[in-house]
Amino acid sequence: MNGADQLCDVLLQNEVSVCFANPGTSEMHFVAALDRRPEMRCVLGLFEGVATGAADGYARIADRPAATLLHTGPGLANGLANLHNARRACVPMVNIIGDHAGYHLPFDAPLTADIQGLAQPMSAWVGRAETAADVRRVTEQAIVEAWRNSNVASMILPADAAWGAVDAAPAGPVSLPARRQVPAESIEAAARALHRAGQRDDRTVLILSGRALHGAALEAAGRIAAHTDAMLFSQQSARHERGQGRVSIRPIPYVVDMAVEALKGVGQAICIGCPAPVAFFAYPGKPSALLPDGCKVIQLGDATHDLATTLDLLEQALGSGGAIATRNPVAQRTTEPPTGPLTLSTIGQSVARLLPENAIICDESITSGRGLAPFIPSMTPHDQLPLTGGAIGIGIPLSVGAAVAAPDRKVLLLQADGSGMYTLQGLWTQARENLDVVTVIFANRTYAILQDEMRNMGVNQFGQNARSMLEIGRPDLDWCALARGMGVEAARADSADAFDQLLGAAFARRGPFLIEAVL
Ligand SMILES: Cc1ncc(C[n+]2csc(CCOP(=O)(O)OP(=O)(O)O)c2C)c(N)n1
Repeated sequence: MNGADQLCDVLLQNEVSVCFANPGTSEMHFVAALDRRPEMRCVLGLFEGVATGAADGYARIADRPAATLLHTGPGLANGLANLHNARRACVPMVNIIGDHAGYHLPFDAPLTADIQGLAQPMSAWVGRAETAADVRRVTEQAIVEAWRNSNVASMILPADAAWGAVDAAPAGPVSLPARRQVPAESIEAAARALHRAGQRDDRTVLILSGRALHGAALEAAGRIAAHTDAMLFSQQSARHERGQGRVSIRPIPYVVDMAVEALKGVGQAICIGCPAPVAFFAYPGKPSALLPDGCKVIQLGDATHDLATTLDLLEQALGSGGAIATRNPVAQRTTEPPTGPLTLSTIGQSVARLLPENAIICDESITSGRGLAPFIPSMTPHDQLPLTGGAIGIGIPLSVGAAVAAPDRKVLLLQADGSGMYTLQGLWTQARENLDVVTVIFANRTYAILQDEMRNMGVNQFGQNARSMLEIGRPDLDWCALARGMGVEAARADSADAFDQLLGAAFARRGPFLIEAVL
């Protein structure tokens, strides 16, 4: 047995059983070891950003880490933007980054790089197995740190640590750290603030993030809000439970003016699992902090805390158990397909009437999402996986990871065209793995959000240089040809009727399908 075999053993013993990979020569012993363990599912990404984004999507749905296999510093560097998104989503992940054998590093061969330096800013923990004898300990530590921090752990595996011999000691699963508990005093302070909410002139809000946005935690938050008259908001997080019958919750808007308006008059904010909300960007004369000056903020925990227990204890302190949460209405789906020109509104209507039960929506729709937002509460209950860290190019990889994690659920990917081009190779992985993903491309052929942002900065006239940087037509991308070239069937829709028909047909079959929605 060699170090690479032992690495595979430790991963599998700890239920890390999927590896999103793009290997190179320094990882050949690891590839051979993975080959000896067919119970490990190895999924190839044709670019490392696909592998890291897919591991993120997998963790958001499976609630446990996948591994990635990345080739030295440059391979890792290609995956960094989506590691940044994963770090912001607070999902566990175990990166295995191959390196040259230790004795080869002083020769400064072409792929030699500062892997530690590249990994550090996008990882909560970085470790290196110097020799084969280190592999078991470092792999176990990586898994523990991924869970403890609910975040990215990166392990560097030099080639000689992979090929060096080790004793075949049977490795048992490690004991995983329990989520941390929020201090009782903080919960009491939040309860006192919420008790007083009704007697104050200003507003009190509960702002939820991370694991507070699903399951029992979300239900408890709904009852607390109903009992205390506090309003519920959400911060962009790894996974949101949304749709008909779900606890009604308002996302904090992206646009600063809208966010400030939504939070106007708030005097107390209880932030569950997150700090107080901030603007995505700075703009001249606009605030960075979104809550009004002087607002009292009580933060209960972060992604490493047990938010379900926190909300349960808060509920007990308030006695809100019998309250009835405000929910999105439950209504019959309309049987009438929309007709006429294709717009965001007709796309929203089609998704609302056709979305299968318990679907997963991966959302990198950027500006198009604003047009779809009004339809979300009327969609059948689903999970939404949004862009968390603002680094575009996550949508297609996210859909790959989510579909691998949940083979029995339909994945709908809402994908803006500009962002989709960053990691479109992920379509090939959808086809290779026959993943059940329907991709809708919003083909508006511009970087629409950046045009809005130019206007927000006070620039209303776009000259040739600005247009050449903010439009992505000339030539128009042919998404159907791109998809077919990677083995994904595709069709174009330029009317509401055609889109509705294609979406219904795509949902009715299994396997990947792409619809280019021409806007
Ligand atoms: C990694 C990265 N590069 C660049 C950007 C800047 N950026 C933000 S949105 C955007 C274009 C989005 O265009 P598209 O995906 O077509 O969506 P639309 O705005 O048209 O809705 C760019 C380039 C970014 N956020 N992340």
